[in-house]
Amino acid sequence: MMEGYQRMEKGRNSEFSKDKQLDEFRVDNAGEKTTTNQGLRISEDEHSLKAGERGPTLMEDFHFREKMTHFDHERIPERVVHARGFGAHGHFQVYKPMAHLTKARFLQDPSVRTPVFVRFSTVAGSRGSGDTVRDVRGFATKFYTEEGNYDLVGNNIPVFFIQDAMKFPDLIHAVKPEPHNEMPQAASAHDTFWDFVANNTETAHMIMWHLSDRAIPRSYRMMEGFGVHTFRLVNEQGEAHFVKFHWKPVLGVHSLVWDEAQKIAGKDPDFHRRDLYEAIEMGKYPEYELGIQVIKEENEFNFDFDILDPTKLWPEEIVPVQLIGKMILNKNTDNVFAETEQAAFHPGHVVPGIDFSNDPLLQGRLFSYTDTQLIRLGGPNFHEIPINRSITPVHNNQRDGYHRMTINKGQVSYHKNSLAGNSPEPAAPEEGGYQHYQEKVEGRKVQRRSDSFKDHYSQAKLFWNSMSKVEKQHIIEAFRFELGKVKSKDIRAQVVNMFTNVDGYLAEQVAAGLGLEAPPNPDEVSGTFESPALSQENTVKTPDTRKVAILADNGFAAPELNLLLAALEEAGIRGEIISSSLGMIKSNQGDEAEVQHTFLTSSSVEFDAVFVAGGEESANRFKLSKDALDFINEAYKHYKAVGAAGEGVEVLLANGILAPDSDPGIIADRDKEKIRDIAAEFIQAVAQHRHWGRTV
Ligand code: HDD
Repeated sequence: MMEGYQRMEKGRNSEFSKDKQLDEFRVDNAGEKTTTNQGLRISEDEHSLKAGERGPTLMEDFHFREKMTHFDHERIPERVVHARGFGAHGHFQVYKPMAHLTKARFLQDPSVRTPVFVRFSTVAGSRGSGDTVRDVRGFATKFYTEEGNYDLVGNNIPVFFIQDAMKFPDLIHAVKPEPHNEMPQAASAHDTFWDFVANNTETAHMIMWHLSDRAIPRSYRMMEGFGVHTFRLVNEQGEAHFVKFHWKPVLGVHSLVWDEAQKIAGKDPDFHRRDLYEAIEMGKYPEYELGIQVIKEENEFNFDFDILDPTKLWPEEIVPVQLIGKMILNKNTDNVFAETEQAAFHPGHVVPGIDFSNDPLLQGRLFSYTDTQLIRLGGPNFHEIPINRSITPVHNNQRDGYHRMTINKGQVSYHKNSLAGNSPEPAAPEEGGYQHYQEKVEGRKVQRRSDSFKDHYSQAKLFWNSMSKVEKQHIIEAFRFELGKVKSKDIRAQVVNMFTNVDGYLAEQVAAGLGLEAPPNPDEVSGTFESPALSQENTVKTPDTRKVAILADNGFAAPELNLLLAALEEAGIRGEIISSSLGMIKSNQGDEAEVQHTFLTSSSVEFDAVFVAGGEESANRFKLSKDALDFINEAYKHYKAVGAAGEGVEVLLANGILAPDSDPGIIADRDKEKIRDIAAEFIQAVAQHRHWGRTV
């Protein structure tokens, strides 16, 4: 048996091992003749076989029947949650050996690149819903390790709505469209969701995140990921540590504003998948560092929260995050259905050195994920679908079932046996056999929750306290929006009452927006503690990979525009020219520039910032163009950087956008000679992401 393990050892996985495996399944039709699924070449693919040119179709037309039958069966059920998602391939590399904490092989050797597949998703919406709705984002990673697949099935929010998996169907029934009229799609702003919240106060902490900017990310490339639960790392000596997993995006954590998010959902429902796809196609590979927080087993009870409670985070200021490796996503899928849609993740897909805790939410998840694939992917052989295959060989006595691909040789499919020399045989831990951590457990069988899970408000308050003024205002507005859409006045009032437990000012502000009076803050939850790591104000700020709309028309000032474009490119920013029609525009000196979008085919909400080019003729047109003025106004309203050079400044003035220097994030100068400075300042302003100091 040692031999088998050594065989695996020899085939040490490389970054390309999964890609090589997938290659065996890829099909390229280029230059080929059309065949049936039986490999028969066909001579006709447009006309069915008929009895006479104007006669009825004949049953005998096997190609027609096969083509139609296959089409009729093309759909599979969408995921019951996280139906809308988008995936990409990449690899992961650890920074240094982690042997002191875990024996997981993919966390030992910094020279090994482990292939990964990641699927990002929204939770509540259907497969065809919008990307930018207010929702939690899924962040599921499959590591194809040399010891089998390891799935880290996380979200972009570090806590969860409920504490016990028993309540998951209830939570999801409440947030999904209401059953009697199937409305609203991909939204939590409706009665059943808020009824659930008001009656299940353990949701309080997660609701604060859900109503914060975290639930409307700017990009999948700019959001964190969290394993949420407490897991265990186990080392070669059998010592275990409690661990929480984090993904930290190298570009920082950034969000949209709510009005913008809603508009994008209509203008470009594919906004997030397009952003990810394009970044990878352009070679701007998204990167995330893997972080861990570690607590020694003996310190399990040293905190004022229960580390098994999934509605609690471990404040980074108390338990620091150690960055232990990096993931780079560098390849789009060839086929979304075959790869992303058929990917099956499961928190129970672990490797030696990674184990579970008794978090009751995690324990329930360990059942649900295999179960759901049986209906969605149509049987127990979904592990044989190319995207789900491990790069290590699979040997066991499981047999048959729908769509079995493996041809298992031999007479024997049971253990133990002598006919096949007792193979396949379980491996000892030294041979890589997974051994569950031998935690000592004692207790009565009860259907109860530990008292240590009863505090529902301290960390909701911690989150609120940690927000900047602007972030707090966004939360208040989100509450007003969500509850404003709730029809039942009673539920509105219940929710306001509930959140008086978090913060009196918050409840008062929400109540005012709803025309209610907030009851006094019961002040049960004291605490002024903060965790600065929770505020997006303190995140990384860089212009890299941002997208800027440049408004230019015939008569634009070419030297300045060229200088600006070059400066943007150097800063990693994509500048795209927007004008009244497609084709080429001519500068005041006859140079040409290509227009990428018109006001009809693009919208301000699809860009991070706007710049108005100089040139008298160009500027004069925009001053009179409602489309151009709307475009600029909307960027201004969404707190984005707005820039202008030369006569472009007149367009901002015509728009009522105040003169330079009087408003943050407005970079404008009539003096074209200063274009280098203008460009540099504008790039800085783009890097800031948004300019909240602006009054709109
Ligand atoms: Fe779940 C999908 C994340 C709680 C049951 N979940 C799913 C996906 C993600 C998460 C990212 C999409 C995977 C993909 O892209 O295919 N889920 C979480 C997190 C949770 C969580 C971070 C709490 C910490 N989930 C949770 C509970 C249950 C489920 C408590 C049930 C007991 N989740 C499922 C599921 C899904 C799923 C029904 C639907 C599709 C799938 O599994 O493959 O089994």
